[in-house]
Amino acid sequence: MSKIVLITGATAGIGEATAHILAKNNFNLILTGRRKELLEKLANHLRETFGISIKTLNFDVRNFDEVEEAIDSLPDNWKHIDILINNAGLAVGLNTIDQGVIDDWERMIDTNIKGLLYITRKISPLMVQQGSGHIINVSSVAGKETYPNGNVYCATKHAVQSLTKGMRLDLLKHGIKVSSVSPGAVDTEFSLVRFKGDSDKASLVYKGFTPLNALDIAESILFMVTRPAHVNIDDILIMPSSQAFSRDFNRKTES
Ligand code: NDP
Ligand code: 8X3
Repeated sequence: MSKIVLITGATAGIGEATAHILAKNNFNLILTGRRKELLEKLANHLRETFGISIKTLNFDVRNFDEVEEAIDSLPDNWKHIDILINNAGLAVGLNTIDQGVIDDWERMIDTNIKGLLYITRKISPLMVQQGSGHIINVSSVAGKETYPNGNVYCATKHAVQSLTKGMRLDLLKHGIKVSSVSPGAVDTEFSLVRFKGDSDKASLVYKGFTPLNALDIAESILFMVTRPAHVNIDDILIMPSSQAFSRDFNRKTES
């Protein structure tokens, strides 16, 4: 029987590309996100193209009541979730700590840390009960190193790294795998969200070099979920060839 994968943040970027590649490889999917229309459009497209089964769940990961209601609403056969991809996340703002915007900080902490925890709290007991499962947390190079003005976003991704380790330790005895994937710059809606819709600022992030694309990360996730039962990929740090670390780029300037 095909495995069931739940992906948070499937309406765009890495989550959407992961949904696509997993559908192509015959996984059944539970796709989640806040933008209902995008979710339905993606689900219809993947059903028609690949003939797999898909459920959509429309909720905000920051709201535990919504998370609980959504997961509880799944029919019993869909509660056998084999793989959870904790992908929903965002950066908002790029200010020094003394100029930080409290609402930006709260959005990042509530989404990247608390949202990931809420989903995991609902789904990990199901995996414990079934005695198997695989959780993949989408972290970042920002979870390995802190860069100027990245303060709170980097802190949330450091928390994701720490939680990945904590989950691995706690779930080890239940036969549940836990991994993280940690990308450098990926050209998605990420920078548009970080700069609150300012597309000029967002495109400057990727100027003069070739960033990763969402499919690059989705392919790494496919690799992780298709390893044999005895193999756990703890972490994949994946960078554009032109990015050595969080702020070290080889950018070509236009002449
Ligand atoms: P996108 O902005 O393209 O996608 C983010 C996804 O997260 C969307 O589907 C969005 O869906 C969802 N999301 C955001 N907030 C919420 C929320 N409160 N509730 C539910 N879903 C939410 O960005 P990426 O694909 O780039 O980001 C995916 C992950 O990758 C994030 O965790 C990010 O931190 C990480 N990452 C990104 C990198 C990059 O350079 N792009 C590099 C390293 C890590 P919707 O708005 O419909 O709710
Ligand atoms: C996203 C990549 O370098 O903007 O996690 O933090 S970065």
